[in-house]
Amino acid sequence: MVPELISFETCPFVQRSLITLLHKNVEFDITYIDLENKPEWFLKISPFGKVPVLKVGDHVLFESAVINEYLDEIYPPSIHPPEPLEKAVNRAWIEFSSALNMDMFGWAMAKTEEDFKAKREKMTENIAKLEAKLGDGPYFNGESFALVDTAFAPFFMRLAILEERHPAGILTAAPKCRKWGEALLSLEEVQNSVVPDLSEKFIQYMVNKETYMSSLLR
Ligand SMILES: N[C@@H](CCC(=O)N[C@@H](CS)C(=O)NCC(=O)O)C(=O)O
Repeated sequence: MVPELISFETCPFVQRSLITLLHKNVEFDITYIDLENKPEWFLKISPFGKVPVLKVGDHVLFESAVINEYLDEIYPPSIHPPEPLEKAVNRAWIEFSSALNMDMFGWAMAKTEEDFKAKREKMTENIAKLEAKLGDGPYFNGESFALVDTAFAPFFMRLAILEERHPAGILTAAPKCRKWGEALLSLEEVQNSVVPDLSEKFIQYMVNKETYMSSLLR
């Protein structure tokens, strides 16, 4: 059965599932919706009204971490640690990656200089926690690319887009994160997991919302 991924073009959570699907070379369909104008059929099937949603026959899966574990189980070989404790640690950091995504979104969307600085501070503190957890790489668990890497790649991609237009040196004090991010962004499955004009769309979204950062872009 070919799974169908319901997506929004710039969503970092959908991107996690796309990376997993591409990494595993899975055949899938993709349907894009406009989140500012959610179709009725989508609201009927998506309990939180959020993407990603994965349709598998008559079943509807939601929450990117759950979708990714399902994909990992049915399309071997697994890229999640088999050992329960290591797996639990990976799940915990996948949850952390969601918080980091929201920190970055909050920073990019802040309307005032004060809020912008506060959000940047919070994100930097969380990056320092991640830095303290990382080993020698190149990936989160070491040599092997894992689901936890798919969860963080969208964060590093959007941070790179922002840094290009507003060099803030966010990863200057986090060299392990910087190296890890570079390793992730060099992967084909990561590069192919987004629309080609993600950068323009992401920046345009900030400009349209008249965020503080959009006034700083070069
Ligand atoms: N915890 C969810 C978060 C998904 C999420 O926040 N998706 C956003 C788009 S990036 C969404 O659908 N937002 C629509 C809304 O909140 O109305 C997951 O990991 O799947």
